[in-house]
Amino acid sequence: MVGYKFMGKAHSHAYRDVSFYFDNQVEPVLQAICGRDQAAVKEAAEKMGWLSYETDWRALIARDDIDLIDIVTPNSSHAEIAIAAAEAGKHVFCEKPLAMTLEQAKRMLAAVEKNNVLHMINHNYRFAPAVQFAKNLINSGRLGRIYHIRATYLQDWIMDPQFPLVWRLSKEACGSGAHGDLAAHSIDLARFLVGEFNEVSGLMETFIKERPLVEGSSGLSGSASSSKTGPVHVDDASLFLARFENGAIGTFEATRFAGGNRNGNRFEINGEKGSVRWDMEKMNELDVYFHDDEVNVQGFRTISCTEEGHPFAAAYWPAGHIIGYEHTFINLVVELVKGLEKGESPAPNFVDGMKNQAVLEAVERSASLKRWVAISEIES
Ligand code: SOE
Repeated sequence: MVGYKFMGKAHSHAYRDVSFYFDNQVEPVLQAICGRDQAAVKEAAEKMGWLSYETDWRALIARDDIDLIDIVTPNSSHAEIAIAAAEAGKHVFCEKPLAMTLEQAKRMLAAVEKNNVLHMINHNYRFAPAVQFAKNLINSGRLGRIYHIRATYLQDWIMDPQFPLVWRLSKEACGSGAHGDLAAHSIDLARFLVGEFNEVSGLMETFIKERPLVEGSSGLSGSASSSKTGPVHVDDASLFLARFENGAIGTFEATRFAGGNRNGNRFEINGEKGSVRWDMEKMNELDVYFHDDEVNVQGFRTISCTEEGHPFAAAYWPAGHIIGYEHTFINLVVELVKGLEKGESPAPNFVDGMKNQAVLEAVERSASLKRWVAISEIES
């Protein structure tokens, strides 16, 4: 794995715990973790159970005891590492968003396909049992024709103007702010549950345009420098409208300035026969509404997706015990491991990552040109 901080911890935990809950043929081995800071990556290896560590990702990729490279670095290094790993014959698992641009995403997809290696992208929220159950309801026709998706991803961790310019706020490191970090997840959920995007109309805003520079930091925290400040070139909030190829329409909002919302990844989907509603902050629950209920008992009701018939749930605890954020990564790793067994790239993979990147880029172009942008305009 290349990287070892927040996502490094979530991925490492998933690799170590997947066999505790699921019977797997392929057992993940935490062979080597990589980071530039030798002391820090050595400590991470010891703490998270990696057998060895490297300080140069090229040395990691050159090792013949490595089958898969997991990329949990800032967005700006995804393409270089993924392409080199594919060319070295390694399977590739990459954090979202796939890349900085659609052009990079296309090159990453071409590299994994040309080298015939497996590929996957970490859109972990698909793997919450309640989201999988929503997918089953939609696929079974229980909601009928889909009219709307209303998706928000609301956080509030950078509302303090003194919060420093960490890499998640750096255009050079990330390409965008809340847009690529949060809207990417909502776009993936919309593609998973509703369908492919046709055209978008967006707007983006940066509320705090100058922040203290940072010395040592991860993507979510940092010790600000005393006096120096720097300009912020990424969005603090990104909103857009969407039309889907199947006629559905959508509204999307991603922001890091929605005070009181810590990880408010939410959606509501309305169909001709019913609706579903999900909130990551109550991730085990799915609110459902069915139009064919008797009128006097119609209304949203809450299903606790912890039982048989709720995907992945039965592997954890019986009788309504709930699971957490980290289990969405375990469930994704179950699919990754199955893919390795079958020799097939499970969804979501680099095709999904590339399509996601096209929507991200279409919204950015729409916001700058102040007009609707068709996805086909970006992909051509
Ligand atoms: C920060 O906004 C972040 O860590 C995202 O980068 C992750 O993808 C999301 O799962 C939680 O919030």
